[in-house]
Amino acid sequence: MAEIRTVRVMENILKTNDYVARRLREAWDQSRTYVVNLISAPGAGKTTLLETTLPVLMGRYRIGVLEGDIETERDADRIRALGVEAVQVTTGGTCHLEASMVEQAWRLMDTELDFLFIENVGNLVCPASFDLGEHLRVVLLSVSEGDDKPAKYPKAFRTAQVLVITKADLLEVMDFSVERARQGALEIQPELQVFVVSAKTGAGIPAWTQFLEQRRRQTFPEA
Ligand SMILES: Nc1nc2c(ncn2[C@@H]2O[C@H](COP(=O)(O)OP(=O)(O)OP(=O)(O)O)[C@@H](O)[C@H]2O)c(=O)[nH]1
Ligand SMILES: [Mg+2]
Repeated sequence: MAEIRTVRVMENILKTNDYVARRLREAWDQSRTYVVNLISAPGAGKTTLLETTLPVLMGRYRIGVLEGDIETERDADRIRALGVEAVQVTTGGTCHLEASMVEQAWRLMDTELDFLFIENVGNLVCPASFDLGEHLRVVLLSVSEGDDKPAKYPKAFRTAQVLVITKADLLEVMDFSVERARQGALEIQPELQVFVVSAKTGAGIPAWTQFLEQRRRQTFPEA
């Protein structure tokens, strides 16, 4: 009996989340704000990827960032140091962002944004279950985590449209096969677009930022 109740509570939470996520997606479609949700294990390089990506885009686009963390404003401060508006969402223990948290934080921002990046809480499991109304879900896998992670944490890879393999500069010292990671991820999600980048050397960053611009143009064609 208790088990059935637990399942129902979870179903209700997800249903409510989906409802808010739909409302957010409608609002973002209206304001032509292209929204990217970054998911990864702690430390895979989400904030660092933003620190490398934003300077390429910020001259031409209005950009905002929502930073999800269990505690601290540190990631938002790193983004603000670039001169980009950032709102920190501290979840106080919750291991993922929910659409209602994103909605509250987004209401505090300039709503006329071209790109909104959401850095999810560092966790490769829970964030995969929560639609935030994003246009693009990006899962990051760093070279130091190991190339077997797609098979072990399939939902994060199944629900994403893009895989970014990060810290490529560490390939020479780590026993990580890009091909094994790519194949493992494509077996779970054949549509995944894969990028291999290093924020440290800048390798792969132009292809990644051009892809973001192209996706935004496809989603919101010029009138
Ligand atoms: N060598 C190398 N280190 C990197 C690269 N990208 C990030 N790092 C390092 O990895 C560590 C974690 O990076 P963050 O960007 O803070 O990772 P994160 O995913 O935002 O972490 P959480 O927000 O805590 O989940 C930092 O020490 C970065 O300097 C990279 O391309 N190469
Ligand atoms: Mg971070």
